[in-house]
Amino acid sequence: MTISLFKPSRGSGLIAAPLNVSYSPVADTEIPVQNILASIEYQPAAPAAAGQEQIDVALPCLSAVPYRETWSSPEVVTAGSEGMISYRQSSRVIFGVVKVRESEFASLQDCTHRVYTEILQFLTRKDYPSLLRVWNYFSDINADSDGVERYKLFCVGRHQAVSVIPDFERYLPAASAIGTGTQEFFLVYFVAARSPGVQIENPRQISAFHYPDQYGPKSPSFTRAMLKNWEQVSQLYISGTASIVGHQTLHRDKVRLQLDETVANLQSLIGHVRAVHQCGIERLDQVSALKVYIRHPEHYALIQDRLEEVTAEKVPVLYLQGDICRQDLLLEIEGLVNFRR
Ligand code: 3EB
Repeated sequence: MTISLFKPSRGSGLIAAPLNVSYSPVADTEIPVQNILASIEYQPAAPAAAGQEQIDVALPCLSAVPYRETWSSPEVVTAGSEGMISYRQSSRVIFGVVKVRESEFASLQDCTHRVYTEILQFLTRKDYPSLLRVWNYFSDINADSDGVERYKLFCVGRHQAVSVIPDFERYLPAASAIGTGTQEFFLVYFVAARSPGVQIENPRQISAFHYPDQYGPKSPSFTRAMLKNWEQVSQLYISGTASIVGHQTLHRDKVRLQLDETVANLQSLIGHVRAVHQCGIERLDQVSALKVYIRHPEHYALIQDRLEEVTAEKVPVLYLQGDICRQDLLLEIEGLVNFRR
């Protein structure tokens, strides 16, 4: 069973977005290769199909059957690579991936700085200057390196790269940053467009780029969500969302309460989009896809049960085991919402 979202219109009344995601068991992929922007595998990963590059993310998939995440385009895509970056593009979007060995750089900070600088230059050169959504995966996110937590070093390197742009906070994309178990790789993948999306912040939360410095010398460079208005459809790319109100973590060591606070944050975000932009969805059962990162796999059943209630079992959800960037956070949820304009 492939859960396809927003199928191309063939008299069905549904309209295709320029890119869309689906989750399917690794055994079957029904999408023709010329329409695939990215094929993302979690552990245990199946080998890549012939002629198909895939992105392997070193996070265990918690469901009994592992799922693959496929980003596809209704248009035929072209593929290429430049420097560190491999990409696939259509006329409207580009999907890029960088996977480097951290050991080839002086530090995690240096690695992050160089990767982000290269991505920003690449997007300008390719004329897809508007970064919409970024995913960041690297090992030991909560471990210290020379007395500084690695997530904070990542934030410093990212800030160094993005802050060369005048007024850079206005261009920050939606993001997730998750710790993996593998020592080797620093992996970033991203979606960019020809023209900007609309940044969305969450009224329950201080903007991450304005966090006080107790969370690190440079604040995290991302926006809570990015709203992209395509011709006939819109998409809301929701960043990793956790049990943070204001700038503080709530409900330390209480997974059920962290989940409910996270759901309240997601609800607040979609409510805010409706109030300010007069568009979007009302309820979380109208979300198109969710991805949940869980620190301790023993929390999977509880989280899944509750989320099935919240989404009335109508939403495809991918559950992954990963480390959240604050040690006191037990889970994080990201999402995509498609809706008609
Ligand atoms: C937070 O709200 C939780 O550094 O790119 C979520 C999503 C989080 C993205 C990032 C961090 C990032 O601060 C952590």
